[in-house]
Order: sequence, then structure tokens, then C-alpha cells
Amino acid sequence: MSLVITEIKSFTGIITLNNPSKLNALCKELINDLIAALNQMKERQLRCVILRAPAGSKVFSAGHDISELPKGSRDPLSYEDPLRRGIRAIQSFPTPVIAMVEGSVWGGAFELVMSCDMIYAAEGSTFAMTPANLGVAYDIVGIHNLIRDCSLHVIKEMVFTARSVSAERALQTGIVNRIAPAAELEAVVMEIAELISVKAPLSITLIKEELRVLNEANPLTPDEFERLQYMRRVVYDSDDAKEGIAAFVEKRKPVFNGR
Ligand code: LCV
Repeated sequence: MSLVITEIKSFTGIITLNNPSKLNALCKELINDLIAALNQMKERQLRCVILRAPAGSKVFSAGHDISELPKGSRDPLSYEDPLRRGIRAIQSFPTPVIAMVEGSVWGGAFELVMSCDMIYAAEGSTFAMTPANLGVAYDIVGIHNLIRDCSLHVIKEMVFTARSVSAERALQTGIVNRIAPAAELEAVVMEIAELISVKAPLSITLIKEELRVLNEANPLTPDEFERLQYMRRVVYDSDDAKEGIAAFVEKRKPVFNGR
């Protein structure tokens, strides 16, 4: 059974994350189903895709499936890992992908919604960026996906404290386009999707790709890249990386010693 539900309404595709027992944690299987759904919708030449959780969800997605994180000594977010593949599938989708958020968004799921073209959130939803909770060596591409769309100070506060921000705060800081009461959110997003679906799709596809390429343009020298990769290796080889995951599994607070 697929871990996503797909639906098509006219020119709009709707992908609903559907793994409630694991709070829509982004396990490999769910990401593969998400990518398969996007590929089907690309073949149907749909003009807009909405990514959502079931109505009434308290948790939109609990983020990367922690049980699938390597237990140290391996890059947890390398190029072909599921989260990286899922995010590239959204960013390279030829027409707009809209995140319709209800509930709490955690870690890699925050990067996933940030990789969408627009974000519309229900009042009461929250967003958290959690590598510092787990001792995770988040990767350069993932961090780059966060810093382009809202103030660096806000992203630093989110990462350094791992504390959730409210939908209202996310609206003020440009993380989300708009918030609405949960009961009205679907109508708000469907209206946007319908507006998009009658516009010129070729222009939209071109400008979405121009914006992606320009937004990702960042002069990073090979030496700088290698230096950051070395710093990441120190983190993912660390005792703290193991402690973060162990603490989550053992349902206790982690004790990080900085080595
Ligand atoms: C696997 C889970 C998860 C989960 N994976 O329900 O950004 S990074 O670097 O951190 C990146 C690597 C990343 O995305 O890491 C994951 C970040 N996610 C989080 O930190 C959220 C972790 N989850 C929670 O804080 C709670 O589960 C929330 C607040 C989401 C919901 O709390 P609630 O009390 O409603 P439980 O905690 O009881 O979770 C229900 C079941 O889902 C599992 C969790 O282990 C529990 O399983 P058991 O019933 O078998 O004990 N679960 C939750 N999140 N990300 N499994």
C-alpha cells in the first residue's frame, strides 16, 4: 500500500502523506512513493501539485525517519539519500508544487516544505529545524535550501534552539505565503491552484526553472566545499551523533559532550 494518496482535480494533482502510524516520518518508502506520484503527475502534465497531510493532522510530518539515520560514521544526508532525492524531485517538478501545511513540521520535513514553491499553513501549525536535537551533520545543500527564503537570523534561531516557530511567526518572516483557519485552508490553496492552472504552463515552467537556477547560484570554491565536508565528517563521526539518536530511541534527553 502506498504511503501517499494521490488525487487529480482538473489540472491539479494532490499528494497526501499517508503514514499516520509513523507521523508521516520521511522514510525511504514514503519518499519513493512521493517521487512516483510526482512522476505520474508530470506525465499527466498537471499544472500544479499540492502536497498535504490528511485534514486534521496534528503532525504534518515528523521529519526524517530517525530509525533510518546511520548510527554514526556515515554521511546521513548524501546526494542519493531519500530526503535529498525527494527534495530534488519537488524542486525540478516542471510546474508549481504548493505545500499545504496543517500540524507540526519537523527537521527534514521543514526543508521539504521549504523546497516547495509556495507554503500555505493552517493557523496553529508549527515549523521546527532539529539537527541540533539529534547531533546531525546537516548537509550544505539542505542548509542552502533554508537560507534563501527567509531571514538568516530566523533560520539561525530555529537551528540553534531547535524550537518550533508558529505559523504567525512563519508568515511574518516570509517562510509561509499565507495562513488561514484550518477549515478554510483547502479552499484557499485550491483557489491558488486553479489560478495557476489557467495560466501559460510553458512560461511558468521556464520561470520556475530560472528562479531555481538563479536562487541556487552560489560561488562556493571547491576548497571551501571540501572544508565544509570535512567539518561534517567530524560531526557524523562524533559520539554526539550516536548519542542524539540513542536518546530519541530510549525516550530520554540527550547529553551532548561536543565530541
Ligand atoms: C521515526 C518517529 C519520528 C521520526 N522518525 O508522538 O533535521 S534533522 O537533522 O533533525 C533530520 C535528520 C530530521 O528530520 O530528523 C527528524 C526530526 N524530527 C523530530 O525531531 C521529531 C521527532 N518526533 C517528535 O518529537 C514527536 O514524535 C512528535 C512531537 C512529532 C509527536 O509527539 P507524540 O507524542 O504525538 P510520539 O513521540 O509518541 O511518536 C509516535 C511514534 O512515532 C515515532 C515515535 O518514536 C513513536 O514511536 P513508538 O510509538 O514506536 O514509540 N516517531 C516520531 N517521530 N522522526 N519515528
